[in-house]
Amino acid sequence: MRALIIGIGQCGTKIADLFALVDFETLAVNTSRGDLEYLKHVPQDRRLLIGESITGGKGVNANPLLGREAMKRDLPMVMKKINSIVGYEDVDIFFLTFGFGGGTGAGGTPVLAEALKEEYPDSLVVAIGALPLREEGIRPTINAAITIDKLSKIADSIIAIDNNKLKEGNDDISRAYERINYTIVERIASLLALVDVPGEQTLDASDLKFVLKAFGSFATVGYAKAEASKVKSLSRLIIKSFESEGLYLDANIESALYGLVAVHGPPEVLKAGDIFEALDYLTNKIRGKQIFRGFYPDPREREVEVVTLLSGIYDSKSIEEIVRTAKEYAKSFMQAKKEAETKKSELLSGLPDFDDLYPGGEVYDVSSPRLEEVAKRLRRGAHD
Ligand SMILES: Nc1nc2c(ncn2[C@@H]2O[C@H](COP(=O)(O)OP(=O)(O)OP(=O)(O)O)[C@@H](O)[C@H]2O)c(=O)[nH]1
Ligand SMILES: [Mg+2]
Repeated sequence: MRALIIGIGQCGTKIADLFALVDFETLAVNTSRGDLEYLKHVPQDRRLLIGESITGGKGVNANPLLGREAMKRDLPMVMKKINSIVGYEDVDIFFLTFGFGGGTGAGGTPVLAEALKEEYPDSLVVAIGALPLREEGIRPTINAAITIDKLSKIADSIIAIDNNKLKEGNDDISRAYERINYTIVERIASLLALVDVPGEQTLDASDLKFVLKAFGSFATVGYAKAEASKVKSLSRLIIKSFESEGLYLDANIESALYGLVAVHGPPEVLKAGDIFEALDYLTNKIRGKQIFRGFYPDPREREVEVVTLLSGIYDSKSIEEIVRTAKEYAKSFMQAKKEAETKKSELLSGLPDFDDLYPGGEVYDVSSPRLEEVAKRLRRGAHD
């Protein structure tokens, strides 16, 4: 299975940087030169500055119109780079990582997603985006809602990570972001690492692609890990991975279409009875009633790790709150704008133009032929 991770904007490229650390193929795209330089693991020739002619390499300051324009202008350069990375071997999934609340990621990601879909129709395009914190205010919320709408019409799935779910603890914001980014990458990388591993009951790329090909609905990745010697019930550990504390999105998992569960750990812990109990529970719980599964007994392993992917989700409190807030704001803003326009025309209507108040005012055109004629005559008079 081949995945290419493309980070867009600061949040997205930081996440891509962590994927690069664990040896994934990555590309970083940003409008900010400084943010690109700050990355540690994405190779230099995989860092692309876009929109330099409109931003001077200084970012777009949460303006998604500029983010969109930057990506549109430099799309040929970005696609050429992607083409050279892809080469002759197909990419199964393009993962686009970004922050929903900024300008470069929110504006640029849908443009790139559309171009990838057109150029590589057999590959999946999966968006992995961080939802803004409530405290960030209205602008990131609007950016997120509109970008969700756009991506839902282009991407195969949207893996949304709700930053609000991860605020616990006393970390400052950049430490909290680091922790979130690390968690996202740990989950997705663990899942991808288990695809196409030889074995009897393992997952292959087509299973993962089937689950993620879900008409631009939401997907979420759950996770649970424990020391093998301390696991009393594997079934409980699996269930924990997809219950609310296991997911980084407030979502009603009953609305999910498909699921995928991968369990990795020492063979003595991976008991079939336990695993099937949990899988039965999940199969009955989700709307689509289809769960793909992979078992990975590994005698060298001391820990048990469970990764759960749920897709086709349409019912999520995190998303609903953002979309509702943005809609309410847009409605009241549009109303205020209309009122201002009405008030303006009421106030100013009935005023005359200058001509009505200054009748008969003559305007001389200094370059008029008549004036030149007069000047000529005057000069002639002076010589006579
Ligand atoms: N999880 C996570 N979220 C982040 C991180 N950095 C920023 N965010 C979120 O992403 C949004 C801002 O996106 P950025 O990536 O900083 O913005 P950008 O795409 O670079 O766009 P501009 O800075 O406007 O050019 C905010 O809503 C933040 O909450 C991060 O490292 N991790
Ligand atoms: Mg930025």
